[in-house]
Amino acid sequence: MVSKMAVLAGLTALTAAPAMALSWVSYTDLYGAKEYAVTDVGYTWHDAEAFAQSQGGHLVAINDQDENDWIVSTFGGGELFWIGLTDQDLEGSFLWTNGDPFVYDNWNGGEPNDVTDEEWTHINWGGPGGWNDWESGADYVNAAQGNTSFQNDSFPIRAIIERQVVPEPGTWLGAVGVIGIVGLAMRRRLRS
Ligand SMILES: [Ca+2]
Ligand SMILES: [Ca+2]
Ligand SMILES: [Ca+2]
Repeated sequence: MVSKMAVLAGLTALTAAPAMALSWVSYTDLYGAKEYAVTDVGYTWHDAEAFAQSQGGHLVAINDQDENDWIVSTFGGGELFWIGLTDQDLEGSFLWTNGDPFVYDNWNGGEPNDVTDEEWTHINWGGPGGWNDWESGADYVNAAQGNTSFQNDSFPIRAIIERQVVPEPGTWLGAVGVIGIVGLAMRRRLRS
């Protein structure tokens, strides 16, 4: 018979999160409890968003001045980071990749200027917390806006990821274990 410890060990192996290099920081934004991390390596904007989704989130959506200030104080104001804002589908119509409404902006002076078909946004341009629309990298051809080639060099920079807080796998595992122990105890009581 398979022991309960063996079953629990198997469950742990199945549900344990993969080793993660990112360190997540908690913050409650306009829409609830979130956690944030900065990538450890640079990406083009699309690769950064794909990586963010692989971590259960999206590139950060900055919803008010408090969140913008918190990001600068937490991750620093001297390095350019991708954020999840783009007008790649319709020039001048900016959308967050996570679907949040676009109700706040902190463009640096003169931005967004779309100077070289810029459709992707980073923070800390021209000073801590300022936003700029920028190129994403040579791996992307924006057919939605009629481009047939991308004329700019690649600019891989680090990115900030935001995701909903979800229960740790260990919490669920603990709950499964408690239910199992309670079930065993009840069966013993019924037998006695
Ligand atoms: Ca947010
Ligand atoms: Ca643009
Ligand atoms: Ca710009």
